[in-house]
Order: sequence, then structure tokens, then C-alpha cells
Amino acid sequence: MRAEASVDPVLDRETMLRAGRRAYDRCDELAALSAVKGSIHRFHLTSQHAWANALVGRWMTEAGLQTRIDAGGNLVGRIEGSSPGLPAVMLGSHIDTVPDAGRYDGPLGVMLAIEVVDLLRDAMPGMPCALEVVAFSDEEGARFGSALLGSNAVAGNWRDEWLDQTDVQGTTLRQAFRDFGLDPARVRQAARRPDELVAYLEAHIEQGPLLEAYGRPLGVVTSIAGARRFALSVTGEARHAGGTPYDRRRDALVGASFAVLAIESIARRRDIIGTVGEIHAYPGAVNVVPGRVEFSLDLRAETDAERDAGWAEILDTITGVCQERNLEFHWVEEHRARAVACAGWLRQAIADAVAVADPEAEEVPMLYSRAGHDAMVMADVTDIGMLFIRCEDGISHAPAEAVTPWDVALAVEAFAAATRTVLTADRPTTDRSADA
Ligand code: HGY
Ligand code: MN
Ligand code: MN
Repeated sequence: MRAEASVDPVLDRETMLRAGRRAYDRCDELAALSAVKGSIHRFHLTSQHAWANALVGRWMTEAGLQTRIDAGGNLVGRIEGSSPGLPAVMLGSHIDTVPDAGRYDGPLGVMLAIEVVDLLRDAMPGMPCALEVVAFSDEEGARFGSALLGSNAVAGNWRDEWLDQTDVQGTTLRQAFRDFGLDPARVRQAARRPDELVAYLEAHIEQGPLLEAYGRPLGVVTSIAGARRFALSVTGEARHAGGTPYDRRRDALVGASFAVLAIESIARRRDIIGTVGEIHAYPGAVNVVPGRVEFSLDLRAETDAERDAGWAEILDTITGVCQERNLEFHWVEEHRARAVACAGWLRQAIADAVAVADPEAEEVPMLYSRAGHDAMVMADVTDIGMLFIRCEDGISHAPAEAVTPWDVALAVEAFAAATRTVLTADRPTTDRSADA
């Protein structure tokens, strides 16, 4: 996208570098709040989450934000505009992680948001809207299965059946809320109305290799892939590994292996994204033919239609393989998030800001997000925009996840410039139908 470069820089170089360094370093500090020493595990409504809310809440307060923990466990900071109670531009991302995570997926976006508030707060008394920062409590869904629980509460999508989900210890989400000091019957009170928000902006690492391939530090997100997550199972019969001839076997793991290979081949051919991240064979003994296999499927595509057509073919193929092998196949959908488009006026604001922060870019990179984000849920309640930051070799959801302090400094400039534009823009009321 050609940027109009119609915005002035917000920051002098020294301020930009200092703010970027602090955001970068705070991701290290936050990484230490983990359930496992030496790696990063911070799940929804755990003590690590509470510690993170306290630490990030302190940083928010230092930036001038009034903070609270909402009924969904999200940490929300607010700074008023020219008068109290005005609709807010909300900046944010998540502070929960996957197991053995990287330190920037989520937290970097929250740290950048806090830097932007710190840099713009003196201008806030003159602004026609408020400015909020949210640290969402559960984007990954690593503890209870369904994901985006924090942003779904804020977007008004809460479903009480989620409270019955259990974690690996058998603790229900209901009990986890109580253990966290929240009332599970009040989660809906976290919901925000459309008239309370002007826009939601999220800065996030790309979690893919495209910006690095383009040689650019920043990019603008056009849309976010829709995702569906399934729990699949194949059931055969556990038998002796030595005495059972092949023609009498109903080997669940061989059947599941055919399914896994079919998922990859269908996804590659259809240019969609299918991943089996978890697989368990039972009874799981070296000398027993597996009688049952349970495995996951994470399925995404740029559009819901492409994703759903891929699922239909995968379902048909696995059903056929299992019939041939006299195996039973069952599946349950555990999570679904629709593909969403970023609003055109916000894409333009972010593109103009990126052009200022990265003036050497001939074209501002525009790309759809293969990763899911809280923004895809916030699209249910307000217009969304996302800024992408390059990450090394596109690695994410792994300890090797890395960014450079320089790219983070450029992201502070771009995020601050985009936020300032949005704070003062005449928001188009009908622009939510921007095509992906
Ligand atoms: O899975 C995702 O795309 C996100 O990182 N939760
Ligand atoms: Mn993630
Ligand atoms: Mn993330």
C-alpha cells in the first residue's frame, strides 16, 4: 500500500530508542513470571497471571493510566480525554502464553501500548476521546482449550458453558475464576458496548517470516485468518505387539498417522494451514498395538470459506481411511474464530505511520495474519487495526522467538503516530465492512 506519509513523526530519535529499549527490556522482566523455571509458561487465572497483572499494572500506573482488573481477569488501564467518560481508543494484546513460549508474543504489544500512552498522555486533556490499554488474560487458550476467553468477555461474547471446561488438573474454569478472586457468575460485566470504543489497535510480532523476507521491520495487517480447533480420536483395538498378525490388527496409531499425513497434503494443496500439535496413543506401551489415539487439529485460512472447504475434505478423507481399516473416527470442535478484516481507515492510519517510521520502505508491507489475535474478537465490538513487527526467522511459540531493539523502537514511533491519528480522526461510522 502506498502510504500518504501525511503524518509527522511523533518522536525524536533519542526518545524513540529509549522507549523501544524499555518495552524490549520489560518483555524480559515479564518472562520471568512463569510456572516453570527457565522457560515461559503463564496460563489464564494462575498465580503467574496474577503476578503479571500486578507488574504490568504498575507500569500502566507509571504511564498515567488508572488500572482495574475486569470481571474476565483482564487488566485494563484508562486515561481520560478532554472530559471524563468519552469513548476510548483501546490499545492492547495478551499476557498469557503457550507452554515453553517466546517472550514477545502478546507482551510486546502491551509494552508498546504502555509506551504510547506515556508518550501521548500530556496531549490527552485535549483529545476528543479516552485512551485505554488492555492486557488480555487468555488469548492462547493453553489452559482450558477454547481460546480468546479474555477478549470474548470484553467483546460481549461470553458463553457460560465455557465455565465447565477443565484444565489438566481437572480444575474447572469456574473454580479458576474463584481461585483468582473473581465471581464466575459476573464475567459478562467485562463486556464493553460499541459506543464506548472508537477503535482497537494491536501491535504484535508477525509470527511468520514474511517481513524478514521483505527486508522490512514493520507491516500493516489486512485481515486475520479464521481458525477452527478440533479434538479428533481414532479407536481400534489394543492387542499384543508380538502375537497379533497384521491382518487382525486395528491399529489406531497407524490410522491416525494416515490422517496426519492427509491433513498436511490437503492443506498444502489448498494453500490453507492445518497442524496436528498434540497426539496421544493409548495405552502407550511399547509392546501393545495402540487401541486409541487422541489428537488435535488447528485449521486456518485467509477466508472462512477456504478453511471450511478444507475441513470438509479432511473429514471425508479421514472417515474413508478409518472405514478401510475398521477403525472408529470421532471429532469434536473445541474452538472457532471467524476471519476478520481490519478496518480500512485504521489500515490507512497504520500504513501512514509505518511510512514515517520506516521511510526507506518503497511500499508499506500489507499482509494477512496467519496467527490469531485478540483483535479478531474485538472486531465484534469495534473497528480493529494491527501493526506487525518483524521477528527473527518468523519463529514464535518457541523460546527462540526474537525481535531487535531497533525494530521495537521503530514500532513505538509507528504505533504512537497511528494512535495519535486515530485519537483525532473523524471516525467513519460505516467503515466496518472493509474487505479483507
Ligand atoms: O494460535 C495462534 O494463532 C495465536 O498465537 N494464539
Ligand atoms: Mn500465540
Ligand atoms: Mn499472540
